[in-house]
Amino acid sequence: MSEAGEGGGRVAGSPLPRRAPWSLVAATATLCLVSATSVWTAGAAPMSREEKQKLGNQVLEMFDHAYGNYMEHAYPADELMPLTCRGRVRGQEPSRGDVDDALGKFSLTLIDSLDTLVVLNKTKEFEDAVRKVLRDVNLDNDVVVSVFETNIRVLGGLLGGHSLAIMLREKGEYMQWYNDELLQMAKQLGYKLLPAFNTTSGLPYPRINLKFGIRKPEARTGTETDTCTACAGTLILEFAALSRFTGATIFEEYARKALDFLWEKRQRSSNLVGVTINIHTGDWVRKDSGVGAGIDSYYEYLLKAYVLLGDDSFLERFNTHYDAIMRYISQPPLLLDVHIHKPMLNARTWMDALLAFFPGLQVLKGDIRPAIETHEMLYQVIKKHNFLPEAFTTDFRVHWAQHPLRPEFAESTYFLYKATGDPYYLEVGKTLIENLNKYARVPCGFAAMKDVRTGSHEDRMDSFFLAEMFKYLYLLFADKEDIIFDIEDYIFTTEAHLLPLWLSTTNQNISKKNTTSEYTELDDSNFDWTCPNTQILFPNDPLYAQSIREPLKNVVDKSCPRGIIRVEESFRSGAKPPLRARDFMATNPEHLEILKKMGVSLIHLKDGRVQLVQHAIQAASSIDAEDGLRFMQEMIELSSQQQKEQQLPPRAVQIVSHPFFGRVVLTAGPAQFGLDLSKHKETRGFVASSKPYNGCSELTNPEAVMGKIALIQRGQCMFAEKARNIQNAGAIGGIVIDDNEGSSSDTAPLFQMAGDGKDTDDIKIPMLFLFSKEGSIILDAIREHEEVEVLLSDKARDRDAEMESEEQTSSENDSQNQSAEQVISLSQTFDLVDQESPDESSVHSHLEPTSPAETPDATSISPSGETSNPTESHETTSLDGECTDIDNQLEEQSETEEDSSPNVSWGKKVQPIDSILADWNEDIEAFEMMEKDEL
Ligand code: DMJ
Repeated sequence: MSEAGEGGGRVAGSPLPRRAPWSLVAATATLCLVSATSVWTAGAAPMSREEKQKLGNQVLEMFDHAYGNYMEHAYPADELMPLTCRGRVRGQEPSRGDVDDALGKFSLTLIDSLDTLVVLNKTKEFEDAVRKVLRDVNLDNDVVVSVFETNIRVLGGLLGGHSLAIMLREKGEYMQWYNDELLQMAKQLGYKLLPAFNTTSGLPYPRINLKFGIRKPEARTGTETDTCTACAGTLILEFAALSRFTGATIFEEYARKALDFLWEKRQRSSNLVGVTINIHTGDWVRKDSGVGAGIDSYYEYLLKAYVLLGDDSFLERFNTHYDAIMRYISQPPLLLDVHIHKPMLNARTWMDALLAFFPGLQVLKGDIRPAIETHEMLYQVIKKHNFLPEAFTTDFRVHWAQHPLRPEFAESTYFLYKATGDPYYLEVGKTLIENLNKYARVPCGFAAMKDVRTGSHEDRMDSFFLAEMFKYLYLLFADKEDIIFDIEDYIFTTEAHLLPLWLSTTNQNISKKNTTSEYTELDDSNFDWTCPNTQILFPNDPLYAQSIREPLKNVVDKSCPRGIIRVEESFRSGAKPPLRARDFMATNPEHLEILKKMGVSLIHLKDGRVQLVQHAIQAASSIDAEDGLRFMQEMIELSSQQQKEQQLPPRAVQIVSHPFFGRVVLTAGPAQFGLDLSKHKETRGFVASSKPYNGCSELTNPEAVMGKIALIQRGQCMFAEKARNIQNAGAIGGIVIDDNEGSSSDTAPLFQMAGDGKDTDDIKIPMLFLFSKEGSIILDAIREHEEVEVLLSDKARDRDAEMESEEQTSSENDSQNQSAEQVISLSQTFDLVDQESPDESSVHSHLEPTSPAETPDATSISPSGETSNPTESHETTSLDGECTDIDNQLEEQSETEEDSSPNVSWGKKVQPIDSILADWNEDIEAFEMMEKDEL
């Protein structure tokens, strides 16, 4: 155990002195993570040293694959595009919006990878990489970048590199030539970021031009009014380190000022912060609050600033927020966003993937139990989808299906292992490694998942994958002797860059002007001044962590935790549980009574459908009105979710022939006609271009496409016509490639190919659509390898299985060709389904519960995306705690008896009845914004 560990061991579990010396504080906090590693003796079977080494070596090999391909095919570009195997250069690729603001033409991935190289014991490579950074990287580009991303990835990367460079230099073998050049670059970059803080509040503008600073409209800088809380509150570690390394106090002062302002603006009754704040007025622009996207690292940095800087005020703030988080947001195992001014009101029924870092932070705080619970819940979601989707609902359905290889879950797994020593977490890490290799690894690196359900890829490998994922995975399996320095002497930034704890005692002459005086008002007894001793956390019971996980084992597959939790909560408080939208049954008299109390009226339409309308002023009390609001919000969410589900999901085109072997999976749009791949076995075959390429007339090369999957270009005639022409020529499937050059599923929403308005039952073959960029991957493969075999399916198949012999291929093709009758009986008929999300504003006021038994086949969908059920509508789900899909649907406000009512329903401007009601429209707006927001 390190000195820090031993020192901390003496104080673990004891109250810290109120003004503890910084070094002791830092060491103690670090100890929270390490002292239990030898405690575990039972539970999951221990992993042998050999097995751990094997897995560690696997991580090293994977890193080499990612880093090697970046260096070979992308460097000096910012990122690798692993499907097209080239660098992503800003301006040369279609814009992806804000995501591109991380790219400053400064070899982002190289800088973000620097300290990973040292952690992974690649000292020689580190030395080379540092030389390359010093030789090649320009920080003075005329490009607009995100202040937040540049700080955590580039400034953090340079400082992490510098921290380990001086550590190596001191050891006397490597980096003997190093003369603090990385630090000089960091300082240069720090000064470039400072103009962003030129606001009255001290909160930084979200973007800056590296060359010109804040330049007003023409440069997309200086005109923004809002920033996210994490964007303004995730600077202190890097900025303080920069100040303390260099003696230039200004950086730490600016970062402190921004943090002081955020603290000042916290919602005073809930002690929560919103997601977005106006940088000039300090007003909360988005008043929802969680621990994931938009806020996450603000909380992380408060606690870690205390660890690194030893400043009590940061711990006090963190503890105050943490108390609020555990009171309102934490609904174990879930973490659900709430409204800052009405924190008992959930703001969402879904969670985002970024919150997966939170169990790790809870470990650092010493609150292990909820960390184990949330981590286990997340692991169940991963086991279901192989990766954590960007967002998932409280009943664990996919809300946003992408997964950009985020490291947060690996981070929490590492910290939980360090805290518990439970080999279970090694097994979790092993699964992460397997999934990455199986589903994300492509010949040229690792590709983000475009859709975890189909297994399709995106041409993207973010730099944080190298900065964080490999570090945490390697450290998980490493023993002390596997790392060339003592990791306990460092703290991880949010991007997993390493900053030495000795900074706490260096250059402390920073002015700590505090704009707040609340500390003295806070009740000291609220705060933990102890470092949890894991001997006490797991008293004589090595099965403790397992016993916490056990009840959650089937949470994703079987239970509906949110409903259960709410019911429990209500019972605990002695109140009758509020009616949940998913439980609502229109034939249940008790439910109708509750509806009435909540001011919700139920209207039977002439066509058998049912609408729900809320008139807040008709509610029995403001509490009932509030319950009614929540009930309606839930209905809307359930409905929009259901509408999403009724759209055909994306499909996958998987290249299975040499050298791809199933590793490259392209996101494809489905067709509303032809073979439905979700109901049938996939179609596998070699591809051939049709002549004419647009497929709009009888093919002149039927011999070339016979028995193959025909490639056809979009345009000039209907999709169905193309399908008929290639089918007549004997093709077993078709891929329509967009004629709009440069289009890509990275930047354009996928759509479904509609029929031609006539009966399309005659089309039996599957048809898929690829944007031009994805299509060109297949066309390039043909040029290079001639014979290219693909698999058309609803979900990518196991990569290893795709390496099987050709015989299997042909037998599968045969069976596809024979199944005409089967095809007819199973084909779906959709009139027209628009991929756009429904117009929320038009669906807010009325809803219609329909039968849960109905499948999309029985539901006709109008061109506007509005759904209607031609059959008798009735109630929905059971109350047995099982998660069943509710079939309540919304429809556009139409001919209801209520249209002329003077009482305005809550979707419109509501006449305030009291202060709560006055806030509702804000809630609804926030709710609508959230739905539209990206992570
Ligand atoms: C990283 O860049 C950082 O961890 C950041 O705080 C949020 N998450 C991304 C990776 O997912």
